[in-house]
Parts: sequence; structure tokens; C-alpha cells
Amino acid sequence: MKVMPASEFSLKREVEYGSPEQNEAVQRIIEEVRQDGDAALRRFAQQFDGVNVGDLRVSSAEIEAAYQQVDEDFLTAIREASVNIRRFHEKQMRTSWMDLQGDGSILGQVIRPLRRVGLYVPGGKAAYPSSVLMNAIPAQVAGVPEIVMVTPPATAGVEGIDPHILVAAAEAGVKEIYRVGGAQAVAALAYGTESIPAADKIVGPGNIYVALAKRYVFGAVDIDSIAGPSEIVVLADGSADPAYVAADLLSQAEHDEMASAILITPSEDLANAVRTEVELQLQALPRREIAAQSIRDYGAILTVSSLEEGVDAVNRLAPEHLEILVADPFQYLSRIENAGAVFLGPYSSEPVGDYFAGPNHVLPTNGTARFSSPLNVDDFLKKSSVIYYSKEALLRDGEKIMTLARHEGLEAHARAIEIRLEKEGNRNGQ
Ligand code: HSO
Ligand code: ZN
Repeated sequence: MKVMPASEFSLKREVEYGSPEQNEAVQRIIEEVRQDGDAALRRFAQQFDGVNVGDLRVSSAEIEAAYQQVDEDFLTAIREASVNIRRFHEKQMRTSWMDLQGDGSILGQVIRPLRRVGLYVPGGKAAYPSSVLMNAIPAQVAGVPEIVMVTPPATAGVEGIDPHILVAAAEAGVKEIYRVGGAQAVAALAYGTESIPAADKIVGPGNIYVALAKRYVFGAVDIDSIAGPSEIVVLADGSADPAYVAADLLSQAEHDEMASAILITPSEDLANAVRTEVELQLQALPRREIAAQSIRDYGAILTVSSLEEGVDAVNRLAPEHLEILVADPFQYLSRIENAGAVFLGPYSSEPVGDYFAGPNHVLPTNGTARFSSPLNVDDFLKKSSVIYYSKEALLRDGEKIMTLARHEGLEAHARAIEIRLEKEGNRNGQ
């Protein structure tokens, strides 16, 4: 792992906009789905997945059968994780409010769930049951009545949909599942086909085609943020166990070659020990090639003169995940301005949050923790403002409203008020 002063390091990350060919392909796919509906979905399944799809919808018998194909330990873990994730997200739930004013007016906000949400689950190795829970449960807690899942009909070498994904979906309350993937799945969710009704929002990670398709359909539907490669920053002092630090860095490095794992420390001893440990632990990992490349290209050990300087470096990087492994971690929490999730102390290894503690693992990547938040219940709610003006309030405020309207040259606005003031026979509100 390269070692350098924090002041000399910057994470080179760019938002992926895809090649012109990829963009063209995605636009064509979306157009075909809009025109040919289910027939286009079947054509693309044949072309891209090599599958002849019969029923697009996964039957309840298939979902039940999936339960027979996963082992007991998996089911127990998924169920317990679901309970924790649900409990955490229930804390985020907001309620509508109405504020009665002294003049008899009522101002308020009505909060409602989105009606229909589509969750994209990629095929292949990146099909994570934990991500199914993290995307579906907040929607469910928000009260979204229709949560649907789409996932490719087959993944390299695997026939059908991974039963673990089906079980996770069922446990998260998703009953409507379609075997359709790629940009065509996004198009189906955005515009609807004969068998897949259009959704109001599309969430979930996917490859570049899925990401581009989400960008194209944004506006027709809402989308979540486009996830970049995973990142972890560990801020640690000499009290940290180098074996723990190395293990946690590698836990993110194994996600993909472009994941980035960074240690920031004022301790030279820790820096050296972690460097050795990373090499050592790397050898024993099944995904060592991915992790090694990630560590080589995007990993770093950044030296700082103090933990305070370390905190500044963290805020500059705005990492998706931050672990604080120092003697008194809470002391630093209030100074962390930019981080998707903060893990405090030696027992809060990142996978605790990835799978189980309850907070969402869909987090802002690519430095976007500067302005955005973990996936949460609010992402599945919408608000309507409520205004009930009393006569007293209108008589009081009417003239001011008319002043503003006439200033903007909007005479009809002014008259809509004036007509009422005249009828009430009291322009001065006396
Ligand atoms: N660390 C990933 C989430 C994940 N980890 C899923 C394991 N499975 C991004 O936060
Ligand atoms: Zn992870």
C-alpha cells in the first residue's frame, strides 16, 4: 500500500457517463421497450441473457420453492437483519402535521408514501440479498403499497434467479418480482409494459447500462442516486489493532477493483503494521485479485501530524464509510462533516453495518456525502403542503399579496385576491 502525507492525496473519482456507444444502446433499448412492451423485454432477454422467458412474473410457487433451497442459517440471519433494519428505519418515519394559527388559518404538510416503487437487483456476483433488504425495507416502512423487484432472468452459469435473492425479497415484503434485467428493466419500470405497470421511482444498483438507463428515465420517474465504487476510510491512532484495520480495509477492497480503502493515521507504527498486515491477509482471501488491484490502484495510507488533521482529511474525502478507531472515538464525531456512515470503536467493523446493525448500507459515494444522505424512509415519501386561510387572515394579508402580484405584472393573481376583499366589503381588514 502506498504511504504518503494526507495533504498530497486526492481521490480521483469521476461520475460515469458511459461511452457514446453505450448511451446509444441504452436509448435504443428504452425506445424499443416503449414501443413493443413485453415483446421487447423477451427479445432482449434472448439477446443479452440467452434466456427464453415464458412468464415474466415470478410465481408465488417459485418463491416458496426458493425457501427450500436456502439453508436455515441464512434464513435466520436474513430474518434477524430484517428486524434490525426495520426497527432502525421506523425511527425515521415522519408524520403529517397541521398547525392551527391564531387567526383560524391552518397550515400543514401531508406526508404520503409513493404508490409504486421498482427495485432493481443486478444479476451475477453483485446480487446481494442484503441490498434487497436495504432497498425494500425503507420503502415498506414508508408504507409504499406496491414494491416490485426486477432482476435478470439468469446470471452467468446460473439458471433462473438466485433463491437467496427471492427469499430476501419475500422477507422484505416484496411479492411482485419480474425476470427482466438491464436497461430494458429500467425502461419497463419507467414506462410500463403489458405485464409490468409503471412505477413512480426506481432504486437499486446496476451495471453501467442500468445506471445510464436510470439517468435517461429520470424525470418520467424518480430515481435514487447513482452508486459509484465503494469506499472506506479508517481514521486510527496508535491504540488501534493493525489486524482489525487491515481486515476492515480489505472488506471494502474486495467489492471491486475500483473500490478504495484508505487509512489515515498520525502513528507511523500503525501505518507500518497495517501495511504488513494488508499484504498478509490479502493472500488468504478468495477474492484476492480484486482486493489487491483495488488496494494497489485506489488504496493508500495517509499520514497526518495529528488526529485533528486526520479529521480535516476525512472531511475533504467525504467517504462513503468512515471508521474511527481511536482511544475516544466519540470525541471526534461532532467534527465529522462529510461521511455516509460513521463506525465508532473497535467492534463496529464495517460489515456490521453492511449486513446487520440496522442503518442502511446504500450510502453516498464519490464524495457526494458532502450533500447527500444514506437511503432512508424519506426517499419513499412525498409531501403535499396544505393551506386553509381564514377570512380574517385573507383580509389582513390581501393587500400585501396584491402588491407582490402587481409587482410581478400578474394582474389576474392580484384580482383573485381583490375580488374577495371587495365581496367581504372591507379592503383594509378592519
Ligand atoms: N459495502 C457495500 C454494501 C454491501 N456489502 C453489500 C456487502 N454486501 C456498500 O455500502
Ligand atoms: Zn460491503
